[in-house]
Order: sequence, then C-alpha cells, then structure tokens
Amino acid sequence: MPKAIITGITGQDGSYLAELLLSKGYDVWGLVRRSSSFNTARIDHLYQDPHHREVKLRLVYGDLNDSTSLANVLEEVKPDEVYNLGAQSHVRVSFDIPEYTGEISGMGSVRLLEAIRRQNLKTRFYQASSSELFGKVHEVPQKETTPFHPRSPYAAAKAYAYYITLNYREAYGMFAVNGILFNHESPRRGETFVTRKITRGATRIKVGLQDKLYMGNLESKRDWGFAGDYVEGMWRMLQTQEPDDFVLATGETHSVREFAEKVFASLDLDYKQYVEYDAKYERPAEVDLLLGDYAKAKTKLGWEPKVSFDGLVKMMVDADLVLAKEEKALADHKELVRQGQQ
Ligand code: NAP
Ligand code: F7E
Repeated sequence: MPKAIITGITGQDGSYLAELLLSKGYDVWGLVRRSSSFNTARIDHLYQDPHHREVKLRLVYGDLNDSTSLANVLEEVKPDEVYNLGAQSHVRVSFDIPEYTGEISGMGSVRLLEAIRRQNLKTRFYQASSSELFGKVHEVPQKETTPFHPRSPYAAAKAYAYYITLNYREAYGMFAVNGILFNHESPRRGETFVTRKITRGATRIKVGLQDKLYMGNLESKRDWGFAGDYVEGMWRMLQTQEPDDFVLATGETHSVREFAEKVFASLDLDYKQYVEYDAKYERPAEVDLLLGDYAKAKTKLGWEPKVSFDGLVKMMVDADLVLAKEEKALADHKELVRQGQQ
C-alpha cells in the first residue's frame, strides 16, 4: 500500500486529503503539533474507530520549525508521497507575525525537502502554493505563467516555498511540485477566513445568538471553490509521469460583498442591516482581484471543480445553521438551569 505523510493534517485541506487518501487505500501519517487544547476536531472521525477495525491513520508529533522532527518521521515512514499543507496560513495575521510566518510557511518547505534529499528517498513532494503569489495581479485571469507579485508576509513566504520546490526539482531531479491553489472553502474552513466568518456570523444572527457581523474590505474579489474538489487535484499532481506545477481554480470571481449578500439572503436576511465596518480587518496591502485559469490542470490532470459557487454557499450555510441551532439550544438550556438555581 502507498504511504503518505501530510503536514497540516489538522487543518481544512489536511482533513479532506486524509479522507481521500484513506479511501484510496493509503497508509497515512499526519504531522501534528503539540497544543495545550485539542486540535484534531477535523480528523477525529478518521482515527476514532468504534468498531476497532484497522485504522490506517497515524498521528505523529512534529513541527515545520523543527527539522529533527521532520527528518525522524521521514526516516521512520519512508513515504511514497509528502503533502506539505502545514502553514501559518492567515494573510492578515501574517502582517502581525511576519518572521514566524516566514519560518513556517517558507522555511518549513526547505526543511522537508532537505530531509527527503539527505535520506535519498524517492518520495514525491507536494507544496501547497497559493494564488496569493499573484497578489497585485499582472494579468487576468492568472495562470501558471503569470508573474508573481506578493502582497503580504504570507505571500512572500509562499514565494520562497514555491521557488525552493522548483529548485529541488531542477537541481536534484526530485519529484517536487507546486499546486497554485485559489481560495477554497468548506464547512471545515477556519472561522476567521472571510467565507466561514460570514456563514458562521449570519447563521448565529438568524438564531438570535449575535446582532452584528464586523468586517473589513467588502470589495475584494476571490475565485472561491470547494476544498474537497481541490485535494483531489493535489493527489492527481503526484500521479503524473513528469513533475509540473498547476493552477487549481474555478474560473469565476465574486466579491466579498456578493458572498455576504448571498449568504444573508439565503437566510431571508438583508446583509446591510447586520454587516458593520471595522478597520481592524483591513490589511496594510490588499489583493484586490483573483481569478484563476485552470486549463492546464483540466488538460493534463483531467481535473475540474465540481461544486459551484451557489453550491458552496448552500453547503456552508446549511452546515453552519445546524451548528448555530445546536449552540442556541445549549445556550437556552444553560439559561433554564441558571434560572432554576435562583
Ligand atoms: P489551515 O486550515 O490554516 O491549516 C493549516 C495547518 O497547518 C494546520 O493543520 C496547522 O496546525 C498546521 N500548522 C501550522 N503551523 C504549523 C507548524 N509550525 N508546524 C506544523 N504544522 C503547522 O489551512 P488550509 O486552508 O487547510 O490550507 C492548507 C495549505 O494550503 C496551507 O499551506 C495554506 O497556506 C495553503 N493554501 C490554502 C488555500 C485555501 O484557500 N485554503 C489556498 C492556497 C493555499 P494546527 O491545527 O495545530 O494549527
Ligand atoms: O480574505 C477580505 C480580505 O482571509 C479574503 C488563505 O487561505 O486564501 C486565503 O487568503 C478577502 C480579503 O482569505 C474580512 O481583506 C473582508 O480580501 O478569507 P480571507 P485570503 O486572504 O484570500 C489564499 C488563497 C491563501 O493561500 C490563504 O492561506 O476578504 N475581508 N473582511 C476579510 N477577510 C477576513 N479574513 N476577515 C474579515 O473580516
């Protein structure tokens, strides 16, 4: 059976990719960092098997900042494939912690590549590159040949990771590839990214748990797809004859305002009554417009996104409405108990 290591397995993409690889019969190792609170909620369903069947997911402690831990896990597993999804992935936060972001989202990649090279492994390596590389875009739509213009410490770190991946391919003949992925979302998206912040906020407003949603720039435009579709593309990139870099996108762009309008409207609410501006969510430099051209992935990988923009909005609203109703029921129950104690 093929063996894969996923860094960032506790994140949105890591959880979908682990599901995909397990369904294909892989043995999967996930790198997790030690945390004072539980951080495995997105993958608990994958390794807690109530029927005690053989579970092919193993978690090992490690950190992209700690090359010893990376070398150790590579030596132990000798994987066929490594998916480097671990990162400080929040663009706004990267302006607050630029050096740390560089360490993890940039240098983390060379630590992994170097560990593979030094151990003479034939491991295939996937680097989670980003449409943020295009930043202040030089052409519309953006494709593999579009020049980069990073606009944040996050994007600058990802530019290093992109080029070092390319360099190890060219210098050492390693099967190392970049997936340049445009924004992809899901019900498992981190709650401080804009789509999930909106679906969480709007559904909580709907059930009476909050009154307002504070946001930054509503005019920026993004090419938003579904994360489940994108991890399939990652896997396909490692199954080709020759290593190459690919854009994954939907070929559609929508503004943050449009996303908010649609989400609130689907709950019979008018976003204008609830969304308020707060400058703290603005970035020192913004990426105004992203729109991807995935023609190369379509031709060479046979990859296409399956979930539409409306389908994504509905999927996220439906999931967050269930969550909000559960939260509300719990809050009501606590209130009843409190009143009973008086
Ligand atoms: P995410 O939900 O933020 O997950 C990031 C993962 O990285 C988490 O598992 C996190 O662990 C882990 N991590 C953070 N710091 C680490 C460290 N020092 N050592 C090891 N692991 C560390 O991100 P995502 O949305 O799934 O994205 C996956 C990857 O694709 C990231 O590299 C991201 O930059 C990139 N990307 C994402 C998108 C997108 O739209 N989602 C688009 C293009 C590229 P904890 O759970 O412990 O925090
Ligand atoms: O912001 C605007 C914000 O944080 C999208 C990461 O996965 O995708 C992601 O980066 C837009 C920006 O994603 C709020 O200014 C307005 O223009 O959801 P986001 P991102 O910055 O595009 C790329 C491809 C990655 O690689 C990254 O890892 O929304 N916006 N108001 C806001 N954004 C946030 N987060 N919060 C707001 O209140």
